[in-house]
Amino acid sequence: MIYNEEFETLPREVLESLQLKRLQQVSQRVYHTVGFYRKAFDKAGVNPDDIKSLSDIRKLPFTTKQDLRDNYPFGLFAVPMSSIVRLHASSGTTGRAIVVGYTKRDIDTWSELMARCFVAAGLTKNDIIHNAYGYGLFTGGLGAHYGAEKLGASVIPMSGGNTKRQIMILQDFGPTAICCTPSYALNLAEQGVAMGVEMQSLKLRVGIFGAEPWTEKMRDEIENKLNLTALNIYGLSEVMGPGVAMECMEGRCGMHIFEDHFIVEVIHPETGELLPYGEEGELVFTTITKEAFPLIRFRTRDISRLIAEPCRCGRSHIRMDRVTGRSDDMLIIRGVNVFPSQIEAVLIGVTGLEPHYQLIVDRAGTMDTLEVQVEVSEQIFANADEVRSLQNLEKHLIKDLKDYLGVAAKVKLIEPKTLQRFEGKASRIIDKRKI
Ligand code: DLL
Repeated sequence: MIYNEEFETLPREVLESLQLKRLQQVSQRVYHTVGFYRKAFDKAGVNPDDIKSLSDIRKLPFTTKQDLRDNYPFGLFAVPMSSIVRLHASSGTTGRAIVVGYTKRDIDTWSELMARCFVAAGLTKNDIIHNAYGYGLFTGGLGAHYGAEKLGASVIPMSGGNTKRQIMILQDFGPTAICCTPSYALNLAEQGVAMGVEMQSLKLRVGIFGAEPWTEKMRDEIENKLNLTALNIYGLSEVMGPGVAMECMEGRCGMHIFEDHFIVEVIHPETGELLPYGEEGELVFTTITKEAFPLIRFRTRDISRLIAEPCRCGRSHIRMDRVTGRSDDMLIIRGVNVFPSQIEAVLIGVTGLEPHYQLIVDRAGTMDTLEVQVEVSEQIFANADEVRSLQNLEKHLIKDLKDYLGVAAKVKLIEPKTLQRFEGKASRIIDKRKI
């Protein structure tokens, strides 16, 4: 099923001419209404009239997170405050938060795109959606909520936290779909079992998981533990919130980007050079319909690649692969670039480990150190010749990490269920070097 058949299946040429028209409009609008963009365009020597074809987008300057911070809180709004009906902010672990605004029409668009996501996940107005994304300044909760209502489904506005209560509601209300971060889905599964609940017998059919990077192994794990189909949803506050891209039931590999509202590019994170379809690089988005907070060529720092092959579902919108990391969460350990997702990839391939881990980066003298703390499974832990098998596991891991990352790491195997669990996004890196 497709929510907006007309726009989601537009033939490529028609889609591209619509994108061009909308790009021309938004370029004109930001140039004439937002001081920051006028200055940036002038500095780059480009005028909105220069946008004659889609590839002319490359003449426009990039916008960065720093530009957004510099214009905190409302400096990049393209409409007066009287037209803004909603504000959200991204928490931002470093520096100032980023504030985003929406007009009434922006909220309508966002709701439609989220409704498209739910329909891509096979949901209809007959479904009950348990929404455990946080409500508040974070875009996850309200974004998914409005989309569920737009579809006409019954939404349970759970928000994050209060896990025992969530499990009770999952049993009593019998929702058929759940929205939360993938790490929270695992957390729910685990706590449910601890409470003696048969989590596989719930009515849940589908889960819409995003807001943080996850892996195929985690998908399998969640699907097994909760007995549902787990789908990936992508979005970011700056561009809109959840619902910028969504996997469909057919593909389950790559998320369709709603290209009638966003233009996507993939660039080399260091040189800024445009990369061809299929190559991994940094995602850059231009919003072409947003009124309150239009963004021109926003550098997301998210690393992914575009999949241009047509999808069986009939949607003509291009897909993006899983986000494999960020060009700015890269750890440099003794001169070696390491992405946490690479470490996760090593851990998930090993039997006897649980998908709960933490990375501790520190410095001993002038040497960076990396310690990988990871939980082992109950079976391994309860095993009779436990010490031996734990030692073997540890050795095996140290070798794998060294082979794969090219950097030596200390491994600490941890008792099951001892590492911190997360209700929103997991934050798995403790970088003591910066403190
Ligand atoms: O996380 C919006 C969202 C809410 C998306 C609910 C999906 C579901 P921010 O807090 O601004 O917005 O964080 C955006 O989260 O740049 C990515 O690095 C990461 N991210 C979001 N979705 C995914 C995903 C929301 N499916 C940042 N896979 C983005 C990997 C994701 N990373």
